[in-house]
Amino acid sequence: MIDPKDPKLGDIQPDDENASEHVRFSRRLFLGSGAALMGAAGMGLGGSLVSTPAKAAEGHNAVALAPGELDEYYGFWSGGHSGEVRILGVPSMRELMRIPVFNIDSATGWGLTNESKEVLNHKPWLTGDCHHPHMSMTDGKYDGKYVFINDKANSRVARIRCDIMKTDKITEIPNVQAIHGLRVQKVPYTKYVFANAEYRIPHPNDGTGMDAIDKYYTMFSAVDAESMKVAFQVIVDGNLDNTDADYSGKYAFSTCYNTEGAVDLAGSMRLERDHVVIFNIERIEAAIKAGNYQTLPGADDVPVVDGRTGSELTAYVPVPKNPHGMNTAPDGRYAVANGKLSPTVTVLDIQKFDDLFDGKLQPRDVVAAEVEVGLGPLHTAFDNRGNAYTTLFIDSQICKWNLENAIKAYQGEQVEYIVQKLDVHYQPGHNHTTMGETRDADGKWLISLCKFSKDRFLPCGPLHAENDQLIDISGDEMKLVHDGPTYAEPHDCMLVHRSKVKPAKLWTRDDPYFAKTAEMAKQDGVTLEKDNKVIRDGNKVRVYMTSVAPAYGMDRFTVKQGDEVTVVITNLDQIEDVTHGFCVVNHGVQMEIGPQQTASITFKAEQPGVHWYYCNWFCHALHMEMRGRMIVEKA
Ligand code: RUQ
Ligand code: CUA
Ligand code: CA
Repeated sequence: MIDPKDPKLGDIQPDDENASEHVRFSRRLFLGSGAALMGAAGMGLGGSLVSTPAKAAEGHNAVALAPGELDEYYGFWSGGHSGEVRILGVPSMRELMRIPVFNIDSATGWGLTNESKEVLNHKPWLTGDCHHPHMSMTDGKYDGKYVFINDKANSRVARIRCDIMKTDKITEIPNVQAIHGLRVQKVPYTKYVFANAEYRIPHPNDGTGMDAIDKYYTMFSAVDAESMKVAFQVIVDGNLDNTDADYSGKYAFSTCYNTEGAVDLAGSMRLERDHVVIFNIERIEAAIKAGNYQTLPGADDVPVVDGRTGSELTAYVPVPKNPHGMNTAPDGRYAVANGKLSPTVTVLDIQKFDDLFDGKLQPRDVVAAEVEVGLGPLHTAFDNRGNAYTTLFIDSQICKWNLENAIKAYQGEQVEYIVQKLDVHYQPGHNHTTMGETRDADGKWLISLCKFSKDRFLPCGPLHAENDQLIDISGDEMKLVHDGPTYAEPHDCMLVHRSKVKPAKLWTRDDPYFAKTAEMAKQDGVTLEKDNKVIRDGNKVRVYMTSVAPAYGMDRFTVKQGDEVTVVITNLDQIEDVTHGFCVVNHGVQMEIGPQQTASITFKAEQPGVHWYYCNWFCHALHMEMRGRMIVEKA
């Protein structure tokens, strides 16, 4: 990173004639000659001409939360390569919960229990890379049912049930590599989860055709939100980066940074314009219904349609340059593609998409505005007052700009569309406003997810936390109010009013999450809610136990050396917050059993002798005493 006091910083190349005043100013401040994309850290330097240090404007939000007070918003954060999703309270920024998804978690036994392994398709060892958490919607509003999350590392999409806040389905997306952008259909309800695959690959990818780079392709996938099956895939030109959907239910659209179809860095920066590809959902559904699709080897239940240039199922709108974020405004009319290598955002007029698909308009006719906001625009969020907030990665700023004024300025009117620029620390990627990706956008808070924290926290070695900054946007000026360290690059978050989420206090005994285990008990003639029994089935042993604080239903059980042991525990406590655990010492066995939950775990008893098991969640004054002996007899 560069030092702002570095004298070389004054050595700036002549500015682009067409750059607006604030953009030129930003460049002078922040770009050293030859500064690379990653090079120019804001470092809290000045800001831009339009940025004045925010003094608390009238009508700003209260920031501090007294002990015992609850947050107004749930924030769902992706956990990057940690593979998990986290829940933060906003505005306190307190971490409230971690939801393991694509990772192994020893606290809850995720990836260890039989129930979680089932969700993980019995591949708990796979890594994960979560970027984009998005909640299901009905009529363009959060419905509190599910949160969906992508896994770029292993091309998967997962679903979290928002009643129990556990992952309940993971779908491996066939035929593609690296699921990145993910959004939900907003209207009439989330029937589909849209998932972009980023990388172009040969088809079939079987060791043939690897040099025919121009024949590589990637696909856009729609996953059925209820069944979590892939409903269809669409072959596209270029690759796919981020995606969003409209408020009519008809369209989804994705940015592409590699119209060039290159496999190297220089190649993917060659063109001045890449594109946004618009998917006509109605037409795609009709094509599949009419049987106009193919299937690819290895996934013969997934209809694949060809949406490459010339297809009537898609439209390609050229936009500058290596665009990244794709964000629909809550007014439902506009969507913004963020220019990344161009200092511009491109505003698309969704109302013109019908005419574009009917051949009455040319692709660039749907561009309502293309205006400069600053260097390295990556993502845009919205308030409920017609303003957009774009992260400027290179400038290390948030640019607040007015959508209507940007359109007027693009049409040649002399209006200032930039409202304010605020320094953030440092290099923001995503940002997100409270309720901003729904019709309920409320314009209260903005989170800037900064990729670098540099000097903002106590140093903890070479690896730094990222910095998720809380910004009050309720007044006329943005006001930075909190620095929040986060781990392993969260990428993105989503802010949901607490009235939309209704988490369960206890499990219910008929929860499908452990239905398979309940079925096994039934086969064994065991009543989970009362029996404490050991069932032997060859060298397989099933140990059924209850738990009520501070004791298990059995303080010992006996198996033989070499047995495969499955311990099934049903937590009979009916008191909120009384979770038990089960850990067998020296066996890599531990799990969570919430109140009224059944959980199970399977392992081999290889060492004869006495092996203690104990509860791993503090549940009672006698929690230490909640323990027992597994007695393993010599074979
Ligand atoms: S991306 S920094 Cu993975 Cu959402 Cu934009
Ligand atoms: Cu049960 Cu601690
Ligand atoms: Ca490009």
